[in-house]
Amino acid sequence: MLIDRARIHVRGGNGGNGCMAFRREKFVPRGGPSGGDGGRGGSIYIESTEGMNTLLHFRYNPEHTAGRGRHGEGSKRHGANAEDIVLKVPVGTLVTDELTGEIIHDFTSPGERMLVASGGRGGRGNAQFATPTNRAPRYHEEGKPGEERWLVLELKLIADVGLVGLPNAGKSTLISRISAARPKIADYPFTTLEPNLGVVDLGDYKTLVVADIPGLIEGAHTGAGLGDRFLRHVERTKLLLHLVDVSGLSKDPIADYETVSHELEAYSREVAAKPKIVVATKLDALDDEDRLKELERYCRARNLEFHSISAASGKGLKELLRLVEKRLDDFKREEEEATQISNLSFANAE
Ligand SMILES: Nc1nc2c(ncn2[C@@H]2O[C@H](COP(=O)(O)OP(=O)(O)OP(=O)(O)O)[C@@H](O)[C@H]2O)c(=O)[nH]1
Ligand SMILES: [Mg+2]
Repeated sequence: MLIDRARIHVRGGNGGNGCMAFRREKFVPRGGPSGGDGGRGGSIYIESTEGMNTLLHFRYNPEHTAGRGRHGEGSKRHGANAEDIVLKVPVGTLVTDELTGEIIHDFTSPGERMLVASGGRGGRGNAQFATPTNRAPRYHEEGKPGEERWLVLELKLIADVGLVGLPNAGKSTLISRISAARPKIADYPFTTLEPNLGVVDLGDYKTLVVADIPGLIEGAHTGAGLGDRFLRHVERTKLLLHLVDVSGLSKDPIADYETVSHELEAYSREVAAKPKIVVATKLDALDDEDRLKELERYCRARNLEFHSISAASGKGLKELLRLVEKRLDDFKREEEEATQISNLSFANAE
């Protein structure tokens, strides 16, 4: 299983200094000490959220420092506290202190919040030190420094999208074009022997995780080829991309599609019934337009979503990602609506 890892530096803000001042007003001889306290430095918290699934954004942005508290002022004015910073991480993130190896927190559900670097306390102003025996203290405190440390964030990636298809369908080539994953690619079957996961950056802090698994051939469920055990890596995905080579290298794309479909069915009903997009590949090497048209017609007749790409030329890749993003958004919305409805019926039942 692939692990997404990020290293970040967090630093709480320093506290503001306490102030030393004395009240000076007309007609008030020897006004007392009036220096206010410094404000607290900002703290840094980590909070888990369901809205993301990778740590990619921390790689662009590893340094997090909260602001310092304002210094205290005369007339016993307290310096303003600095704002806290809340860093969001996906559910499933494990946070450890890099230096000590201590586990700070394992975020297992959304909305958990942990303090990871506290801001420094503000120093006390001289007004705080006045006592009956020392009514004009001439000292004040400095603000305390904020805590700082290096943290290691780790997340087991769970794929959102699985790539399935015959060997040589172009699965590894596709993942290498849309993510930083660099699996081996070759023109012989079973190039991929182990699943690869790739993180796709959709912009706007949105990411998706794609799993590229070894090709399936007829009889995979009885162990032919590399077998079908790799399908467990797509069991938890929300969407499958079923890649079908439509170039001259394949004799019959529809038969190819059906072969893999049967294997999915034989492996598990649930996997076979997952939402999917049929993706015709290697458009650049298409020598017979009809091959593509027939597959498209076949899909339309069965209400299967269809898209075509060339990983070699890049044609259709952006559109494919947009389509995938839209599907995943739809599923998420449906899920949210379903929980709202079940919450509602729960409320009615009470
Ligand atoms: N012309 C062309 N060739 C492609 C394209 N995509 C993949 N190929 C070629 O097809 C062959 C197989 O590609 P892979 O990405 O290794 O296929 P795979 O589905 O991962 O295959 P397995 O790992 O064996 O299951 C390689 O020679 C690729 O260069 C494409 O868009 N156009
Ligand atoms: Mg491959």
